[in-house]
Amino acid sequence: MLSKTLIVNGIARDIVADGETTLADILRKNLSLTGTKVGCDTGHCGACSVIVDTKLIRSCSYKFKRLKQHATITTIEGVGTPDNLHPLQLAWILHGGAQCGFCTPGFIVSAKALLDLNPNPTREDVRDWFQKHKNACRCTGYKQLTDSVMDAAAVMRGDKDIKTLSWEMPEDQRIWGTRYPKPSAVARVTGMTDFGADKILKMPEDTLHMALVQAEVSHANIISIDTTEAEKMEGVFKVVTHKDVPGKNRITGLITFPTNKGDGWDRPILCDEKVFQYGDALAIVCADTEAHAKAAVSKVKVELEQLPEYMNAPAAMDDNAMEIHPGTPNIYFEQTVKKGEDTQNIFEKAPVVVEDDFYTQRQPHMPIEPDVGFAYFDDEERLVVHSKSVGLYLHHAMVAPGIGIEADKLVLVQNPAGGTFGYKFNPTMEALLGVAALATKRPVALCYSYVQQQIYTGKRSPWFSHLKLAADTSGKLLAMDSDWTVDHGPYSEFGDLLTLRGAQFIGSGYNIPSINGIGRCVATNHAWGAAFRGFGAPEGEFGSEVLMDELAEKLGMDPLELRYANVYRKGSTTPTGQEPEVYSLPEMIDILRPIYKEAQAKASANSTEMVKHGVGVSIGIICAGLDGPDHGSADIELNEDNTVTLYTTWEDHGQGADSGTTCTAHEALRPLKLMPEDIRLVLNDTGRCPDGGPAGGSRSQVIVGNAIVDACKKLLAGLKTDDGAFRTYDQMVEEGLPLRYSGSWTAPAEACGLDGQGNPFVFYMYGLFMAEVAVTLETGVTEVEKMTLVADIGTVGNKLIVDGQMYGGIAQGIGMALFEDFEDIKKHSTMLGAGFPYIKQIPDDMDLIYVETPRKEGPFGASGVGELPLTTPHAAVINAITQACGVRITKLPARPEKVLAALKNQ
Ligand code: MCN
Ligand code: FES
Ligand code: FES
Repeated sequence: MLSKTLIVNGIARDIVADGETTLADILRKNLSLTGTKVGCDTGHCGACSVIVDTKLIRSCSYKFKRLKQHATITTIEGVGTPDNLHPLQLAWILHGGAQCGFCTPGFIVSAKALLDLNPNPTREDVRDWFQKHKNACRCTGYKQLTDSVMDAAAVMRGDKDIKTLSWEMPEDQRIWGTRYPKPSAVARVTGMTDFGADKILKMPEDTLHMALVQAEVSHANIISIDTTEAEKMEGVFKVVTHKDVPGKNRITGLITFPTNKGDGWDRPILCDEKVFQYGDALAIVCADTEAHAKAAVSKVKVELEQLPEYMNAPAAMDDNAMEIHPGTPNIYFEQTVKKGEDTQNIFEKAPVVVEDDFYTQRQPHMPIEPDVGFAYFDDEERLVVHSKSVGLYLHHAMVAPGIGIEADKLVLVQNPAGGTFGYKFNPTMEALLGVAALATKRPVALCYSYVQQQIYTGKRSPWFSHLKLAADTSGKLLAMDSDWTVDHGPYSEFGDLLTLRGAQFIGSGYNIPSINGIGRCVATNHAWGAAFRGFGAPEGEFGSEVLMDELAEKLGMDPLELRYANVYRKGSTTPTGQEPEVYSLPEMIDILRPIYKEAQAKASANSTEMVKHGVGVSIGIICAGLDGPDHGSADIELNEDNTVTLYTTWEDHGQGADSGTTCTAHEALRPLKLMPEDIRLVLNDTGRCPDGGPAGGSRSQVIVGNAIVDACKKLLAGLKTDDGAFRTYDQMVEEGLPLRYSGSWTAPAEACGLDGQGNPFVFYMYGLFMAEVAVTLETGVTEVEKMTLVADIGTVGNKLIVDGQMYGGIAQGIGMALFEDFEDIKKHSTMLGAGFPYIKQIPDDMDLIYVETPRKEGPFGASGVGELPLTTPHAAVINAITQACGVRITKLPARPEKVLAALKNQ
């Protein structure tokens, strides 16, 4: 043990600790300074950045023994406080820099270290600094962070007034449609938001810490699991196996498709008979400390009989492959799409036909915060599970029977989440926490390491597609044939729904009169398929958007003009035969055209023998809402002080559920003249909130938003007196009137039939992407220099939030185009290995242009936004590479070696 005095945020603190303890642990555990977050824990993300003396360091990789006596340490708590915010924190709020906010303390401390050294940095200096110090953000696309540093620096130099970093209530007292910061912004920029791991540090002393015994093979029969030795290890309370699970020990995928050949009960909570994928949980060690739990993991003896591993769909589809789930064929779901006439005749006669194969990869979500959760029994003997779930009621139904608990005895609560991007649309550790708490009757907690985050949470399912387009000589599309295969890993949940997306979105944006296609969902032994922002659109539309460019080339047409000739106009229908709710694409192309021409001229002027520049475009479309009559509920209650409380589940990934709920309710309750802070939020707790539904499918603003509007209308009607005034709380009580009102909304839509035809969604979002790239011929390296997005998401509710959604989604699309993958289980199990895009991989130059076509059914005209920016930016990048240097990469990601190989084959 070592004893040292450290000067932490200006105060001398005496610390006694093991020399091997990391500084992050000293700060978080010994000093309770939980503003410093730990993400990757391996030096790759910068979430844990603090300043030691004058140097910026990553505290997760810095040992206590390295610190000098009286070393000075600055953490986020020392930068500024809620009532005395630093200019950097103010700027972060003003620019919407904290989405989930998990990276935020690290970034702000890092920016402070930069400004201490260089008070007058250029944007490039800022970007170089964050790159060098590995400050990683998965939400924002970085632009708003650079904006924040530049503005804060100007204020700190005295070049700008501090007032330029403040925000006020607009004069008309309306925050809908403005850039009003989200309610949780101050907590996020000061490091005061308690994420799951922070809450665990504050749990009762008798909390047991869990460590998982996980499979290190991808497919095996289990012969035995022996926990005897592990149970004897220091601090171990119990080792939980499948034998301790009172329920069905399966997570159900809630299958609603009658044509699914499986029953949806295929995912074990704790493996009993078989291992289906690398990382599958075999046992849980529950001990007094995390270190003791982890130490006992290797003492659990597991005997396995290895089976052939089918690591991709073609392998699992082979005639000789065994059934991964005995009794269910590996191809367990098929979806067709049949629109218009028989396409075979059309293809035979069509003057122009193009076809190609496409592959989109197993993209990892890579939130900065790894998965985390805890569980306990409350005073009503209910099992309460806290996690990053973005589908609380959905997950409740998926895990309760498997755990073996009555539905009314299980409560699910969402912790503030450090980004999910969809992986938490699927349950991860909820059932593990539940069975451990049941088996031990103690509070339990589980923090995944970053490797566990990578190997044992779901990934974007790879798609193998073959697409074919027919057109006349003027470029008018005549027909499309589509064939797509979804590699969904071993667990079926939402695999059928994802496969249906192929029918709905391949070729969307264009009026294609006849379509014939079939898609299939395949069980494999690679990482299980989870929802990922875009859910089927980035996978399906990638092929059709690249093939449109191939068609343009064959026709000798400009790719933008080919699109213009075919996009939805009155009389057009979507691939499911639905009439779009708005027809904004021609206008969007008209807006982009001059910008596109200018970019093309610039690209050809800048191209040299060594570096080729190119411009690519793509159209991206996706639904806002889940298939068919998507439904949500919300309650609003008048409080004693005449403020209101809003109750619903609008789960927060980081996208800003607090902003969405507040802005929507504030607008709906304008007659009451409330301030935003008069709207209190009770969100995301199945014990206290009605079911708003999951925060997936970019549905919350439209579906939950409409439910909130409905509840608010009812409250207003309840408060209104005959002479048009509004009653106070006291008057309501006096008159015995209800104080709490329930609202709901159901989308007037019908799910698609077996032929993939129908009107499945009320709302869509429309995007037109343009990428400007530079390809270095010698290395094959592609740099995205600029992205432009023209978008129609209906009326914009909060511009700050919506801009942030766009930048962040585009950045993930660039990652998908060029860097990211989770194929090699070992190599891709870290952020660096999996190709996480840092600031220099994302252009600082990103332009957003909104075409606001109000939606008739939307709350105040809004459609959704969250997933639009990740529909097809990758296709625009890939098309730009082709325009730059002539090679066409159809299998993602387009890493330099792939581009180089294609260049050599030219
Ligand atoms: N909004 C708005 N005006 C509109 C539409 C939406 O101001 N016309 C605002 C909403 O109030 C909300 C945000 O934009 O704050 C996103 O709204 P919406 O499109 O309804 O999406 P959800 O709230 O349902 O969020 C889910 C969506 C999905 S499906 C994924 S995945 C996703 C995403 O949003 N994951 C994210 N955005 C993310 N952003 C961050 N930072 N982290 C994630 O994990
Ligand atoms: Fe320390 Fe990621 S760099 S937590
Ligand atoms: Fe940066 Fe979420 S705000 S990771």
